[in-house]
Amino acid sequence: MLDAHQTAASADRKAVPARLDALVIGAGVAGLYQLHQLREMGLKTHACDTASDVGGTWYWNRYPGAKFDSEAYIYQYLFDEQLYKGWTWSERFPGQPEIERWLHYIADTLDLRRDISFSTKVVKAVFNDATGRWTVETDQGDVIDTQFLIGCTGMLSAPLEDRFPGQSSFRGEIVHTGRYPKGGLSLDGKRVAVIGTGATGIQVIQTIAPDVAHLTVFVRTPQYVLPMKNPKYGPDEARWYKGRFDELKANIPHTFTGFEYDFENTWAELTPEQRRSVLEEIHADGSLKLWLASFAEMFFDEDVSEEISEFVREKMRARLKDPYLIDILVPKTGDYGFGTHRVPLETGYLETYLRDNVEAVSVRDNPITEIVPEGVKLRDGTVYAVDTIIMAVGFDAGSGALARIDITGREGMKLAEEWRKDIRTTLGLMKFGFPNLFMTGAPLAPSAALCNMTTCLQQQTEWIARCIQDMRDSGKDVIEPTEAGEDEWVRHHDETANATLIAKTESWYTGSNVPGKPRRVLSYTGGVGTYRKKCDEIAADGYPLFAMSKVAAPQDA
Ligand code: NA7
Repeated sequence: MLDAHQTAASADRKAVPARLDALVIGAGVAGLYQLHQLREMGLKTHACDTASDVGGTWYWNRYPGAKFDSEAYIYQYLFDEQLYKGWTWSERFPGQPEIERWLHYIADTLDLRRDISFSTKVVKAVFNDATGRWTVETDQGDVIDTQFLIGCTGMLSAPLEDRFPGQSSFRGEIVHTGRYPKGGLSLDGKRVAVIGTGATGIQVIQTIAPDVAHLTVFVRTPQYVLPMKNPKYGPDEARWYKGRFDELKANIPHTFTGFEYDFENTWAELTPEQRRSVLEEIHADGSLKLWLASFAEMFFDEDVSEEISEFVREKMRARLKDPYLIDILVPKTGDYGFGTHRVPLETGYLETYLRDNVEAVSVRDNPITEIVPEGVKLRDGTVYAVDTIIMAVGFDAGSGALARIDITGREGMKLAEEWRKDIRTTLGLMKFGFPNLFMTGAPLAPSAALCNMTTCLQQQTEWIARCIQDMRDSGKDVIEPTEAGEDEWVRHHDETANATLIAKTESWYTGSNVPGKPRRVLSYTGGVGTYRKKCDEIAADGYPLFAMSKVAAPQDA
């Protein structure tokens, strides 16, 4: 299903150097900054990416309507004032093409491309106990000997492409949103099916509906949505946010979710009228604030959760009006609470279903059983004939991208097998049994889900860089979590996560969207600021959850 233009290696593909201090997998938000930091530290560092250019998530997710749900001016690198101020956004929540251009600006300004091999997929990595180094192989035939292997592979980059039997029999075009072709698809005048109404499906549906002849949306679980307010940004707004650089840099890394706002209200201290007024005011902001900065109690207290959920449902019902649409598109009391999985922002999404050319089909009790040559077939035998199927069915989040690489650690341990048994990490940064393998956007850290990604990925890559520097300063070659250290982090993670209502909801946040995936809240839910503090303390205390060692034999033996 991959588009050949996205993966075919060009004749001028850079070979990966055969010996490195650090190999970074991925040239998205995390990989670009990690490469920059390690290079600045003087490490011989190189990055690989399957894609033909930088961007990561923002390279692959080029489906119609893909855009930020974080305000652009906070989805930023904050390590360099000039870098921040040198880029100007056109609106509050820009779309994928502009975001991709911004990442090109980052790569160009920091001159990163010279150390990146594009169209190069890391397929295998084996740790060598004797040398304390990794031997890494790519699909282009590179074999690399590297001390550190750093997975900047993204927490949502392993698309669930083969969801239904019979997909290959479909006569038209079938595409997963996370592998949307670079040149786009011609949808004008076509009969299109969209499967899935998560954050992605919603963006696709509201965007393509006016252009297609007929749109059939297959809806399984109704989704809470919030209306986005997306003003254009001109010189005044640019002056405003660029002038706030110091304030943003001081504030954002320490908030609960890495956004600029934080929880300010206490439910129990307000009267019902005051609560309503707070909710109305925040809802009108047109951002994720209602989820991430209204009342923290919504994540812990069933009654508060139900009241805030009903507030959102009421807003949705008022827009949909039609009882059939309300029945299949608005969550019901007892389904799950608002904010216990990803809340999408939308622009006229609900009104899209009021169009004559749009049909919503509930597949909750009558599921999709297969894709047939003509289209989508449901259990009761109904076939919806379409020309194009857009699968907005999600990802194997957090663990998926690294688990799809054949990674072997100490004593033959396979990462994919370990995570098939139980999804465990230490701080979401390393895994017991896999020395000198660092990861970002991995399970048991906020960057696995509940975070403004740039905030968390900067913090994690900076921690990794600091750790490597500390190792060098103390003459150590190898770092790995101890078994007890990993137990401690997993225990703390679980205690924190299981106190929230997130643990009870079915979604990619708990891994329940992937059949057979061990259930665990993927994201650390103690807060981005708290996580940062813990990571910093662990580093300052000499890495108590980890063991560092020196390789006895010469490294190049
Ligand atoms: P999500 O949030 O995992 O959404 C996937 C959607 O696909 C969701 O509505 C699913 O319904 C639906 N789905 C998955 N499998 C099926 C089947 N078999 N039949 C019908 N519907 C199905 O993925 P997104 O890409 O939207 O978003 C991922 C993240 O990317 C998002 O949270 C942002 O952070 C960016 P379900 O809810 O499972 O009933």
